Amino acid sequence: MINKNIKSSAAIISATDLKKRIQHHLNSTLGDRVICEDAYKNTPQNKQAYWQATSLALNEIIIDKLQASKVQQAKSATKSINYLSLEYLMGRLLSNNLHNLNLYKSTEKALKSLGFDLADLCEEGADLALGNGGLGRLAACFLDSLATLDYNAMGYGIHYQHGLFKQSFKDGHQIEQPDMWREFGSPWEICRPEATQLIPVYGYVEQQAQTDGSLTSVWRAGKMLKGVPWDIPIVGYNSSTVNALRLWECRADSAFDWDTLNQGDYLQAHHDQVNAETVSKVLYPNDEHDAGNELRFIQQYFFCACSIKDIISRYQLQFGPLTQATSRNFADKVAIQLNDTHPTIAILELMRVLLDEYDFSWQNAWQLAGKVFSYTNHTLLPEALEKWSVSLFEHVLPRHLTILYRINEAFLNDEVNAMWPNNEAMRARLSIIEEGEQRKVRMAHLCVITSHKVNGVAQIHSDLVKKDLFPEFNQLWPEKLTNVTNGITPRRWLKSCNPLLSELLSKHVDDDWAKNLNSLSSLSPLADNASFQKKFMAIKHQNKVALTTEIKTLTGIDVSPEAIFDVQIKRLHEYKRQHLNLLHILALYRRLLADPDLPMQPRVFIFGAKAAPGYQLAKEIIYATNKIAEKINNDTRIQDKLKVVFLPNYRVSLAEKIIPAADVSEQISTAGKEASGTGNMKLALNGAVTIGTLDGANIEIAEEVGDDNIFIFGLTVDEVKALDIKGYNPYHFYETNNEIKACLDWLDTDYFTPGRAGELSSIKQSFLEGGDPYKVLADFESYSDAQQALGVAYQDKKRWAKMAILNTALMGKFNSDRSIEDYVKNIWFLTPSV
Ligand code: HBZ
Repeated sequence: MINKNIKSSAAIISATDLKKRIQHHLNSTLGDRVICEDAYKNTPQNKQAYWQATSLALNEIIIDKLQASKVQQAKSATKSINYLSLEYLMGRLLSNNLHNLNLYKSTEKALKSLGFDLADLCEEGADLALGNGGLGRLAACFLDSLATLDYNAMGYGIHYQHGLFKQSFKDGHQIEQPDMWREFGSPWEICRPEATQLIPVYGYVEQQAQTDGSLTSVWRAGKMLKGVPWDIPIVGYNSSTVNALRLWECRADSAFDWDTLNQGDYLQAHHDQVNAETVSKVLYPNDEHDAGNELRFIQQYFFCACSIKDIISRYQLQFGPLTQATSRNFADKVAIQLNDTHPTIAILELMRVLLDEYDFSWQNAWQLAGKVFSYTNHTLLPEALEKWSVSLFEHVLPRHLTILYRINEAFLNDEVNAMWPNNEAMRARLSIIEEGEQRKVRMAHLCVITSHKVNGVAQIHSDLVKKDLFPEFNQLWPEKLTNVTNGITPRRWLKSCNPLLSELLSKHVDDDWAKNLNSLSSLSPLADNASFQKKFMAIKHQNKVALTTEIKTLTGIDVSPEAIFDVQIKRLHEYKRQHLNLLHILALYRRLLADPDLPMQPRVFIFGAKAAPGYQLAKEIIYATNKIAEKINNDTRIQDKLKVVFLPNYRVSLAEKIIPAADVSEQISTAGKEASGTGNMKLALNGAVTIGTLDGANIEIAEEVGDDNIFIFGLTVDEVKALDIKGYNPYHFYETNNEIKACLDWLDTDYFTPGRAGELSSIKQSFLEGGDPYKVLADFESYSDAQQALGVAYQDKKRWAKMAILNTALMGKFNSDRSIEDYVKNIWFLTPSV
């Protein structure tokens, strides 16, 4: 019954053939780098070489498919979606590409005959960590789904030399080290020098008189940057499509260097090169926070400008010249999605190119922009909403600023004035420019005003975007604001990361569930079946054993797979409330110290999180967790009933090991703050039961699995709002709840940091003097009760197995293929090219 209709690459590529291809790369491409004597076979160098040769061999097959897809896409003349994102959190590619091509088994066989284990070799690959968190990983899942569904898609981004920093701990503190993902190159990339772009920056705008007496703006740029594209093929699952992720690397324009060279200033020419390279040097490590400096601004502009030029040249190559007369066709063939406001400058760049280089009238250019662009909002947090100073705009992109002013003027005078005549307050509120001591450009306003659709990423989030963030825009254009609930690719997040469970599911589901995830719902009747429960839970146990070994290797901590594995993995942020989890751990520890025989199922609390390097309190929460962990893990009085593990360097490849082993999924953000969450979907799909607030996609997960199979607690969005209106007083909880008081006071002592009292006090302060902005204390009791209920439920083995199975069975809605189909139907209007 397994995957009857796989469009098999394996049918044409045998293990023998693959072995030959791998050997070819070992001998030729890698220049005979391998030491053949058996004693040296498993050296790290050799394993790297075999991983590289396997990846190169596979990429050759993939590139053939990429070429064939291009031909097919040209032949079918389908509309393309161009996904603009400053971040792609791709993770490793080998295992996924093999699964998607149905070549995993034959490659496993080929490598076995060479004396290597494929799963082991997959560990050799570096993560492509070109993103911070959910937003970047969503982009990666969407690329997988677009290729799987045979849509003509191109992802555009930056070819960062260094992705997200590597995290380690030193005496419990987070240390950041540079990520060197391609120090010696990457086997997956193809450089495309023929598609290099030249990008002007800085300079000034000149008014030039035309023969008819009118004035035209001419931009005299001060500097040129060169964008060199690197393509990473994106392989669809069981489909014939391979698309590309095109990442731009920045270099200095050599034409400019010649001038300096001729003047004899050889060193200055090199200096320019180094300066230009800084543009694509490093990913900004801030999530949910606007970095707000010039280099980040130039990164955004650089990648938008390269991408817009590339989109136009690809269009022209296929459909002929872009002119006002053909502009309707352009809109029929090109859609551009803005992943948050980070690529907003693409709007201004398209306008500039159409006006200044393609002689479009204002009306035509504006209409076209409205048709092609749409924008996804990922956050309501005010500190994450991007605003760039007008003076920076003027300095770096003077021509774009004049265009922005004109868009704003037309919007305020026509649309705002028609709806709210002579209403100055409304003009000020909706203007793209925020007035004040320092005038600022509100990037989200430009996105909403231009785009034909704006979406939030889960139903509640989209409702709040309409109600709280952009109510006036929603009044102006009631059809514009919409929802597309996020999703995850079941290929990476089940098939590839959880092979044991995948095999069990394939035995019981009469469909290719990795494509049609809804088909897993046919497992629901088995949720009560004793023999299925046994098999399902045995796999969970095996995955826990594997994670136990990983934990030991990474941290030296011994944990038992019999304990509940309770997992919170996500970026560290106050609104995600890792410190609520920590406060509850302190409470449990206290209860156990008071009564060491307290009946409870042993628990291992597992954390994985990176803190933005400049986010002090987040780093202190990591430090506190590590210190508290140290104390608890070594306290023999509590008989191993409680363990706390903070795994270093949380990233996609580590998530792939944790998620299959999780029993409990912590999704405990303050209601209204987490736009969607996607880790919640991955964990539930792998049979973890959620403890969570009514926030983001948790609400939709609860709707799918039913109230009996999830532990919901805490304030709702409306209750949070009501509390804010009434006035929230965290001292009330401190003073009336003994447990809260004792745990917070504990943080002031040197119990967890011997001889250094006060080191953990900042967390207590954030709850009290700091006003507890994320209502941790208000939700504590309800959280603690839900945890208690969860512990009881776990001890009923049949009940827990049923819950776990139903979580896996009922996650069909959260397939990213469904999200993509929603975008296609309501926003992009694409047809498959096959
Ligand atoms: O996007 C996340 C949301 O917090 C999460 O709820 C949602 O599921 C996910 C996908 O829609 N947002 C981010 O991950 N945001 C960032 O990583 C970010 C990065 C750079 C910034 C701002 C935000 O400048």
